[in-house]
Amino acid sequence: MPAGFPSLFAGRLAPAVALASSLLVLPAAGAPAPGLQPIGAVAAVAADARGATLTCADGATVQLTVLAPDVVRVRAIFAGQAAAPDHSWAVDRPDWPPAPWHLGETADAVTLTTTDVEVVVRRSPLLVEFRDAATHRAVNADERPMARDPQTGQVEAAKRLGLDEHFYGLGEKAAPLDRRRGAFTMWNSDTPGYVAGTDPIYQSVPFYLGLENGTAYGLFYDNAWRSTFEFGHLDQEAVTYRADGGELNYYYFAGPALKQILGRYTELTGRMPLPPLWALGNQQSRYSYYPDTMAEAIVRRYRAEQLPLDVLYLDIHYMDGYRDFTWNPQRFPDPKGLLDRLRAAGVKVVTIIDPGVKYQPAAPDAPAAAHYPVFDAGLAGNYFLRRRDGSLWIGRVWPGEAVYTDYTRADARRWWGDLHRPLLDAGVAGIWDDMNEPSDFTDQTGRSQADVVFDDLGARTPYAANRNTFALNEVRATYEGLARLQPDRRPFILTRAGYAGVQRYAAMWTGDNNATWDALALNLPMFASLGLSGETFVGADIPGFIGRATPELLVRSYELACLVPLLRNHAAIDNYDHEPWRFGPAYTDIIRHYLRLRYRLLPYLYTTMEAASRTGVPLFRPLVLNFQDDPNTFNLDDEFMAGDALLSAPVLRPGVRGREVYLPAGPWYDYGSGQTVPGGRLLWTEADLDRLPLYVRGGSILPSTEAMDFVGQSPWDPVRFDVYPDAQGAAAGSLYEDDGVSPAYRDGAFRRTAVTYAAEPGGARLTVAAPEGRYAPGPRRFEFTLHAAPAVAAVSLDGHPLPRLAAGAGGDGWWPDAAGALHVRLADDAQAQVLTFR
Ligand code: MIG
Repeated sequence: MPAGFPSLFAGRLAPAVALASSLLVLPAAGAPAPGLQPIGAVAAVAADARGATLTCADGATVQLTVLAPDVVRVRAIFAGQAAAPDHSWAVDRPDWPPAPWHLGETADAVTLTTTDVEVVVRRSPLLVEFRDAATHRAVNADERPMARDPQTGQVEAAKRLGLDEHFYGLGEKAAPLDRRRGAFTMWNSDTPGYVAGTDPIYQSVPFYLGLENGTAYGLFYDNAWRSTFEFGHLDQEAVTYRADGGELNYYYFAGPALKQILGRYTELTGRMPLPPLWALGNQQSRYSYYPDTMAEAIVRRYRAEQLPLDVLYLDIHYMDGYRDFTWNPQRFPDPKGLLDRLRAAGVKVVTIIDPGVKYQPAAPDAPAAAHYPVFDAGLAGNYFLRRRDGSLWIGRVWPGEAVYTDYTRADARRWWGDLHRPLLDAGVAGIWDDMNEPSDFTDQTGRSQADVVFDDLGARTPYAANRNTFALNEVRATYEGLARLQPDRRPFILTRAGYAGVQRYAAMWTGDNNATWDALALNLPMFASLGLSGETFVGADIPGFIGRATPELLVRSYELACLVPLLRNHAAIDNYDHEPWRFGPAYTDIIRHYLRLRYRLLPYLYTTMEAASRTGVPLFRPLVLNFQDDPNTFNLDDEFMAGDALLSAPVLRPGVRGREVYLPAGPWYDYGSGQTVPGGRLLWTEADLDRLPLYVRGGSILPSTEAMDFVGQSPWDPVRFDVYPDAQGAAAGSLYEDDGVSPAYRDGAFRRTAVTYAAEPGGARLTVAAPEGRYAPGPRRFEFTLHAAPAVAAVSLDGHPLPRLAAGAGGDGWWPDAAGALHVRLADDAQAQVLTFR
């Protein structure tokens, strides 16, 4: 195994940071906790339309529901527990098309069988086991019966832990990729300066994947109450899940492929909608750029430095007294004028919004200046959260005393969404939803908010049941508002907190990270785990929000981030500036190179994001996702893949000018030189400050274009396809394009161009399939580069010979280069094209 970084995760077994743990003292894991009472034995079985309901001797029920041949839901209602309305804020698709199944009973067990899974429920004690229907092998099984503590309402599930089982997922955790031996809490928390081992942090995604002997499965415990997961942390024989309240309600996803499970999990909880293309561009933020002249100066500097830039963020100082949906009239006297000028320079503006609305009561007849219309309207609509005694929950955030919206109410969500109209009218392109854990300076644990009641579809549930879904519902309100107000634009929202399903509405960033090497290295397992939890559009503050970055850290951060979905530089208010030019031209030059690489690769990145929006398979991947049969990848989190084709092994330590890279079975190609590199081994590679070790997987065809200063500055012309044949001499790839901003792609206004390559006796053939979709990008050239090309004397297009060109000559034709690659240039005629190499 690669050496990795020895010190980074030394703290992983440390007790969870106390922020939220103090809320409720959990008994030590291991044996069942004293108050937990196991569910009764199965007494009766009744089939229903979608599965079976088991009634237990103690009056408990267990519903088994077949959603798909590979997705089965288990919902236990314990004795004495009232069944809650069957609703989840996480679930995007509650109704699934019928899938065949049948029920079998023996004296000992009840078995529900689909084409993929056998769910075997032992009657006494009641133990659930999921088997592969083809092999009848147990993939996941209860270690002890499901249990509930009738006093506290805590529920528990305990699963057997395999000797060689690895665990992934759980969303945003400051922890290694493989969750084995770890313990984690789900309780959205504002944790500035978190380090490896800080837990919980901002988001809660109670979904994990298990992988053993090549077979993966997934478990999604859809219960938003505070919960804990232990993967053989104290009890090495069990994976234990406990929630402070709510139902034991989970979904089992059968594999065996990790990608299949991600597809199903995101079918259930929703997928990332295709973002606007500009959101994949370079983004610059600061707490805070003001006044308006400062914002313009930053953009001017970007252009003067010829550094690409698409997005500028305005942090809380753009507001008037930190009041949401206002502009500070001194700092930003003419928002629309400013945004128009920035747009003319190719830059979009994203403004921050906090959920804490300034508490500003004013008598109806008080002068207009005393009124804050957002507060007045929220109060009049009764949209703000209240305590059990009916009083407003008044917390403390930036504006001082602040109130919070009950986003579980449809009318409140609509109101909140509509509040964005003036921002959009001024030309704001996206919304940055911060502080939505929700953060309250009065008390970050949730203790002083415990008596806050949420409407929750009329169920009037407590704060404890709603904290983890607060951000999900806030960004839902925002997303739906933006989509309603600007139906011709794809919304862009960036969120800090979230729950399962948040990917339907927002990109996320990993909050207030540190400008340290440890924090940089932590990016890899964090992004990888988010991707394995349904969240594709992820990123972190470059080069770290808190603390002083060195020039070397800034440069290595961009080398890492140039292939991360969200690419954003940001800094805390009291931090040193660290924009790309901050340390002088020697460093700026390297950063410019990687930002330009990013823009050259936008066709590939956008194509991969579009695929993610349909399949749930993320852009940023741990190697295990592409190579789940290779044990060397199980714990590998100091390198990553961007999609299927690119493997990046950024330098994650100071003073280091080389590193080991693990390459799975190859061949691979060095991206810079195009030379082949054998796989299935550890490789030492030099990596001076300006070098990112970057490899292309054999078998890939990588689309790219020219660098530019911002998305849309010029069309993608030429479109390049770099062909990297595999061991059989074959390769495949595709390019996805559309207008980049509107939802018209959903009605067919896109173009997908598939390209395949195959070695043949005496040469090779490259095929551009007839494009799919009705988006027309306009006239342009294709340029193909065949790496490891066969010796060729003639190239023909659709049977007609192409001229051989002198290197550097224009026009259509082909030419070999000194590095052994072959180039072909021709017009994109929007038809199928076949190139033959002889
Ligand atoms: O730290 O709005 O994570 O990105 O700059 C205080 C000010 C509140 C936290 C966010 C950070 C943002 C900052 N906010």
